[in-house]
Amino acid sequence: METRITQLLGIEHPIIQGGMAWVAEYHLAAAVSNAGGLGIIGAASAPPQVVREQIREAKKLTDRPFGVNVMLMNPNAPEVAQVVVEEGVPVVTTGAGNPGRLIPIWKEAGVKVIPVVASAAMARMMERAGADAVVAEGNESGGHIGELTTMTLVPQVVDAVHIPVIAAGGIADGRGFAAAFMLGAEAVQMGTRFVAAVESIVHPNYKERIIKAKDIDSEVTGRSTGHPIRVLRNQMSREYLKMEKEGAGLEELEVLTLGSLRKAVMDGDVKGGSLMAGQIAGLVKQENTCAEIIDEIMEHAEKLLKL
Ligand code: TUI
Repeated sequence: METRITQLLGIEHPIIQGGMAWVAEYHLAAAVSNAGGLGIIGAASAPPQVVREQIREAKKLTDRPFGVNVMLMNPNAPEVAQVVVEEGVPVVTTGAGNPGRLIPIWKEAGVKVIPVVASAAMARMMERAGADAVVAEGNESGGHIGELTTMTLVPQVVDAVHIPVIAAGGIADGRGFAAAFMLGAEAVQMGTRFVAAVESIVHPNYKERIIKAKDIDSEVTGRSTGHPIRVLRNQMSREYLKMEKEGAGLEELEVLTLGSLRKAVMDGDVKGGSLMAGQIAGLVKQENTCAEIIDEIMEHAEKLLKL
């Protein structure tokens, strides 16, 4: 299937893997790119040198294009932005903030820039700043989220900008893909489905929680702090929400969340860890390879869209 996104990125299928902190390392990114999508290395809070190593390892595993996600809450973001340029990475996505000051550096180096946005206003601002496309991410997503749902956000962003729009949040199969295209998207970005991929290095306990999750098993922590994060309900999220209700401050709450994503991903701590996942986790029933995931989605979506 060809869209402005497959043409822009030189990829076979309009499926992008989310740049998830800790999860989106080079094995996963290379597997998604080798399967014809766009794999993404999530720089998250990693030091610039670690991001450089991740990029070099991914290059050993794939000849196809892959990207890096720059998380803008990371104080090192400008240095990571420079590493992306030096390593010749063809595309960046950004999250959790406004990448405005970094866009000129990337554009000058010929890097394609795809900010993640949670509103039409932000999408318009990014288009004016020179973005090549945007990811419109609804609050069904896991991790750091905005206010609007995918169903409402995507068509409003599509109408607000001329650049192509990638839909994210709540998409994990061919139906979600086709629905996103009906809303005007020209690609989808998926996170949760790829967390449970065979090539994902996430601890088996975390994958099992996703595979066993029901529709209503996620909740949002941090609404009171201005950093809403969607996770699968567990001891950590229950304690966090209880403390939030009791009016706890950011410092007290941070004790619970510091290092908690790492605990979930690396140690498999499904009680005290932060099990970031989207509302669509209930639809993810088994571990599949990235190629199986992408082929299944494309086959079903093409039927639904009668291509
Ligand atoms: O960035 C994400 N999702 C994330 S980042 C992340 S790392 C983290 N870990 C622990 C605590 C906090 C963060 C986990 N999940 N998604 C992309 C995204 N960006 N969603 C929403 C936004 C967004 C929000 C506001 C983008 C721009 C924006 O603009 C505000 C501004 O600065 O104008």
